[in-house]
Amino acid sequence: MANSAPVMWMRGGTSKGGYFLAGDLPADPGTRDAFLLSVMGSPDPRQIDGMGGADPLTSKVAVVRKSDREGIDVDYLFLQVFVDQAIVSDAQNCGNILAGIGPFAIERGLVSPTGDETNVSIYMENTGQVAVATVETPGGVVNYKGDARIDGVPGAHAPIPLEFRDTAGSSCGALLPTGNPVDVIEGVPCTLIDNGMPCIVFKAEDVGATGYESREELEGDGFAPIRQKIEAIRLAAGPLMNLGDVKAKSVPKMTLVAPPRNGGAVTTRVFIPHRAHASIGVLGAVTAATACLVEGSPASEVAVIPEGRRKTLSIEHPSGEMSCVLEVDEGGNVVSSALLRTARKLMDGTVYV
Ligand code: NQM
Repeated sequence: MANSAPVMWMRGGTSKGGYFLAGDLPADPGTRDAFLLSVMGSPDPRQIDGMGGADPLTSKVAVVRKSDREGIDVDYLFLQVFVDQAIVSDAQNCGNILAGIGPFAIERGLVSPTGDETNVSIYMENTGQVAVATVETPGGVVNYKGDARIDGVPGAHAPIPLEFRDTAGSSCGALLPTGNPVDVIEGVPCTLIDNGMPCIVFKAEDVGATGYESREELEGDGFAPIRQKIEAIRLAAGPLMNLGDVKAKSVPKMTLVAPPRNGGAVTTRVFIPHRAHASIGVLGAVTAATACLVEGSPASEVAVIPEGRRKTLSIEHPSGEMSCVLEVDEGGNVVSSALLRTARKLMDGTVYV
């Protein structure tokens, strides 16, 4: 195994991780995963001997290559490096780390800037779907500075709009893998849904929560019985979602919903799946927003939905909100989604194992 690799460390949205060119990592997946575990310092709850931030949101990797696919600039494989287990998983995508892919691809010369803004089309290998990111490139150089603010990240940065099409059934084969808007699992009415991220969406009150808890409360001892209940639902639902045994997988994401409190569409609290999310994932938010539009779903009972074919749903979360712009067809099906992220280049150098 090589003992070093070139890497760029970036914040993408509300996540942070290492961005590698595919050719800079071992080609064999087992050797690559052992390399990445060592890079992050896993398994160790503190990740003291590595780059990881002792949180699933800061223990993430992007593997990027120039694409051979028609109309696509780059292929992006997302890898979740577990913090306290020796697991590297490609079973989920990540829309936050995605925010750094456009800038990284331009910085590494995989995509040539095309003026003040450069569109980068990205094939997301985990789910076989495409996203388009718009990156500011004045004078042919990626600009990270700007006025865009996203909740969960201090300060302001250059905006990176992301657009998704046809994300339904990304990992589960269908938007509603059981064909039902509601399945009762462990006595709790749930929507098993995947519009870019496999999620189980249920009312917070149905598991004894309010849906307005802080991340600390969700992870505290007092919440342990509810976490156990939520994990029982997850393990039972995994096979129903065509995900098989999900014991060692980071999906599905467990999404508690409650009525909005700050003028948004819905309030969420998400387990990813064992730690509580500090905010909400990008594709997780798109999927939660979509669940609100499914007639008869638990989410639809608590959500406030704007009129029109193009809707902005503000998804409230523990550190603010994320606005998802959804476009629906005549039948009310979501056909595209868009949202705003920012990213920041933190360092560019060599990582050692
Ligand atoms: O849902 C965390 C994140 C994510 C995933 C997670 C994400 C998404 O916030 O697209 O971005 O759910 O593990 O980075």
